[in-house]
Amino acid sequence: MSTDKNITSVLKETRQFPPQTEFVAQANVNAAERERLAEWAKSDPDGFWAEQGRSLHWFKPWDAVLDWTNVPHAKWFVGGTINASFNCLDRHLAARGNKAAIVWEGEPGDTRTLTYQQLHREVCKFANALKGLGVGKGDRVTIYMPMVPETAVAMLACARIGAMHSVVFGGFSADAVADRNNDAQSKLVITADGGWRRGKVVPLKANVDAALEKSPSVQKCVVLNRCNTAVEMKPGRDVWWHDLVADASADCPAEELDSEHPLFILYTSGSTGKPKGVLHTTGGYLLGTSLTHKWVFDIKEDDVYWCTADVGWITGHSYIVYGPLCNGATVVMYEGAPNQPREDRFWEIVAKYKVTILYTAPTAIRAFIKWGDQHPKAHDLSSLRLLGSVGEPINPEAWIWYHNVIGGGRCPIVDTWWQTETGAIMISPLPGAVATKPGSATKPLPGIQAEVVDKQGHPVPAGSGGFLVVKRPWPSMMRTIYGDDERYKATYWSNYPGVYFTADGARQDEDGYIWVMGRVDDVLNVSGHRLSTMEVESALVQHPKVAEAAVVGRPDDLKGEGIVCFVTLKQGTNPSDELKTELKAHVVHNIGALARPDDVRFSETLPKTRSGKIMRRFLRDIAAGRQTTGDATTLEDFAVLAKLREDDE
Ligand code: 6R9
Repeated sequence: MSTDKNITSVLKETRQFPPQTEFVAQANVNAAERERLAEWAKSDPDGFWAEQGRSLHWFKPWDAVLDWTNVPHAKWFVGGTINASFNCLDRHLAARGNKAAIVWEGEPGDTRTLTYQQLHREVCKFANALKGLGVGKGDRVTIYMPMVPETAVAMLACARIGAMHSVVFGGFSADAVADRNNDAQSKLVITADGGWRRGKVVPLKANVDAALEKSPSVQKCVVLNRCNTAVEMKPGRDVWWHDLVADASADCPAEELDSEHPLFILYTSGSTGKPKGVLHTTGGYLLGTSLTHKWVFDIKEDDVYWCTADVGWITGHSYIVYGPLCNGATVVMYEGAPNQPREDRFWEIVAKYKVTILYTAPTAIRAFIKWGDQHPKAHDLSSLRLLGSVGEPINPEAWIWYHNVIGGGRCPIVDTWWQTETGAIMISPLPGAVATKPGSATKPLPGIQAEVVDKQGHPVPAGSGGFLVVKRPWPSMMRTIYGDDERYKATYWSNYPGVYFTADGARQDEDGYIWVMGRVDDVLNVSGHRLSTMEVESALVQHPKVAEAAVVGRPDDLKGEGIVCFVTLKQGTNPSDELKTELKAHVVHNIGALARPDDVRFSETLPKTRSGKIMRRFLRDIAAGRQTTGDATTLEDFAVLAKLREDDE
């Protein structure tokens, strides 16, 4: 891509794509309605959110919409009782019982469809099975699964009985699973023998076995037979999913839970080596995800909606499971890799199921560009009517390709900015209301007070770089870091009192459009996956030959950011290519394949300030080889980010 003569820098990007007339005519929200919602949310936020909240099913209505007296601990829909599983299932049975809820395709090509009726039945049975294993309200359950319908079943079953799930992405290592089990004090792990990825079986159960050696809180392990591979079943601890549900009753009324009852924990990377257990609660999260799903994806009764994320990330939680199912949508779910068996797998799926809405990540789009237009062009993509992007800034070149080659020039693109912590989309065009500019997530959604400010919290002039903050609480915001409320306050609420700090750098243009550039903390975004430099550093220094390590990101045309490790070795150790390979494997073993370093560089010393802090900016410059002809947009953004980070070093 970087050799493309048409490269246009984000900074110079001026193209605008107003919503097309036909789309506007049928849109859930048009420009006038968006304006009305935004004004209403500004003038009467409680009234606005109350009205939105009524779209959910409540067992008992709330007494107050928002309690923000104990800053930064918001309570939403105070006193109301609700159940997420009920809202995603039971509520639809009368009108949508026979509608497809999940249309699933396994990597080897096997398929399954679960109607709302069938999904409800599976969830009820599994919820009863969980109860039988001693899991109850407030207990933590780790879910380490491939992308199969049972993963959604497990999540909704936890939600049904008020247990908190902690889904761990299947690409994480055994050590990572153990860390998360211990932090959450999980009672139960749900896994599968394996899952398919690029024609191979990922040995999930074997990883769990290793993790459980170091996870004393875990008493039981449920194993789904997905791949028919041989696994060890530890008597008294491990049980097969199919045995459990065989005799389970399909009658399991949903628990009436407090609106603020914890729904799940999801671990994500922060500035330190220890991942943060982001805690979301029930009422507000469900409202945030379902409302944004309706607005941003313009969801209609007959849409076939496909979000390609893994359920192990927040995008999968909010936009495969909770948001779409709460809206009674038909969700496509695909287990495997986009290039298995060939590079046209996604387009084959779009054509086969007549997908109307596709939500994917820039890193995937850049891979599709590299693989060539012949793959999408070989399939009928005319069912598509709306495209989405999430996970990292989308470079204008990728945006234009997505628009033309996948969207046939007719589909609006919603570039959605949000975070694990925000629970739901915060900044995004509404496709029937806002003109898009390639590379910009455009404007905050109605009710979301996101702004770009300087160090003192003052709005920055149009065009200058600043920090992205959110000035008012919103329903789907995280409530705390599980087990570490002090870290919650320090990380998100100490830079600007009473204001949520996103740790993203951004700028706002003269039209008020927000251009998010990337993280200003030590968090990397590798192929849309969040990873802290400290996590990789602490994995490296655990290796017996490593004395010290500094890890930085560098712009990468495909992955967004690549991982570069500067390593000093212990006395008497000789640097070698073999050692580089060994260290890369060591990081993969410790964290997972998503953390594999792109480059390991040995160095006699690391550059430090007089106070002994590693000068990361300097290392970032070296790692990026500033003079190279990488993707121009990313390099410019890196330069702005470097400036924003400067004061910290
Ligand atoms: C949903 C998700 C959050 C970080 C966030 C930002 C980056 C996500 C983006 C984007 C620019 C977008 N990010 N979407 N940057 N434009 N549309 O990805 O959550 O994994 O927690 O990552 O991802 O840097 O702070 P999460």
